[in-house]
Amino acid sequence: MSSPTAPERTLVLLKPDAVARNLRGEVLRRIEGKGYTVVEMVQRTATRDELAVHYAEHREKPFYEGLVDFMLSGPVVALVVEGHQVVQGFRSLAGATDPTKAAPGTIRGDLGRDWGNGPQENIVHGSDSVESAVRELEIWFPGS
Ligand code: D4T
Repeated sequence: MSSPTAPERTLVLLKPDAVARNLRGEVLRRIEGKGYTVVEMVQRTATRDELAVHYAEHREKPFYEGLVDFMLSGPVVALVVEGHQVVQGFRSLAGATDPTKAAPGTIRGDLGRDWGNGPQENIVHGSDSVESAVRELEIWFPGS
């Protein structure tokens, strides 16, 4: 018999494309419909400094500058989402990074597409591990 696990928290960002296209409600519906709990939510425009920390692993990648400019192009909605195995579970809900290739039924597969700028406009971000979630939640919700 498996032992009980503690609930996790993950960072979800509704990226500027999701906000501009009025998809907040649709994405929230999928998160809440899955059974996860939104425990914090704020809409604001990111700063270049916090994106540099958030995307530190990508700083040397060719898509980095375009990604940061896109993330600064309008407000994002930052969410703290809670539930058992929510880090992995939200990644499944979100689907593959490239919305062209993301499976139908996923957030990116159903709501995203290529608008001529590659995969950056992919609706949502979700932390990719429990360790990343702790690090990213401190950037977006310091001290929470
Ligand atoms: P995020 O971090 O936004 O949840 O996306 P993923 O975890 O699915 O993907 P990632 O870290 O590899 O990429 C971060 C971010 O960069 C954009 N991107 C990615 C891009 O514009 N061009 C690329 O070639 C790649 C790989 C999309 C998501």
